[in-house]
Amino acid sequence: MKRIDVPATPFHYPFSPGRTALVVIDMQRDFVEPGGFGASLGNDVTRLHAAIEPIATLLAAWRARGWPVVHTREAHRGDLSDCPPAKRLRGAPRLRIGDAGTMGRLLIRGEPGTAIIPALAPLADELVIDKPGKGMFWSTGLHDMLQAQRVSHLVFTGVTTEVCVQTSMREANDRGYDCLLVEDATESYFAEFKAATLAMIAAQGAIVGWHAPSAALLAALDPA
Ligand code: TIU
Repeated sequence: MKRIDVPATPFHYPFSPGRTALVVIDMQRDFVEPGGFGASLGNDVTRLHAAIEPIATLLAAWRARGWPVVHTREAHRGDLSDCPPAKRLRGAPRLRIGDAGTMGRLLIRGEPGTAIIPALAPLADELVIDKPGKGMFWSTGLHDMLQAQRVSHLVFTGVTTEVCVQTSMREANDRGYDCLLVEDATESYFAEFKAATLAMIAAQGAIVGWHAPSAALLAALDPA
């Protein structure tokens, strides 16, 4: 199938249709809605809402073409056996991982807060990965699943840009995937950290990967 070329920073991002997965990082209620983990850390969760519509548009584009989609959730086992004390006990949040909040226990698998928001709900045939770390490959088996589907390129969306998205993109880059971060389909609680992440991944000749606005990606999928 014909290669697709996206105008991107720092230079064009070429990818093969069908070998490129759309990755939606941690668009779960715990980060996006009040009363979850993100809010417990003192963040304004409304800052993340701008990414929802661009992600929904990209999901529709990928689904219409039958291309692979991966959703992740930051979610631990109920007994916290996969949550290192170094993660749980760091800092002084209002509530810690595993404590009961208004959407159930924070960042625990199966609780209401770890559900992906309804606007971006996964379809039955899409991969949904519960990850105990910030990165999507650590302790998840995802690399083998992507290799089985012969995926070589990853298009990243989701939250937050400099934490779980950037960590996952760096892990992916080290595993040999070519990665594009979609500028308006990712958000951070901190505007300056989002800007810095975009700048640092594309610096030094795309040392971690590329970034582009969703409009450029969508236009490349459907050239006039
Ligand atoms: N706190 C913050 O910005 N992010 C996280 O804890 N996890 C994700 O980024 N998903």
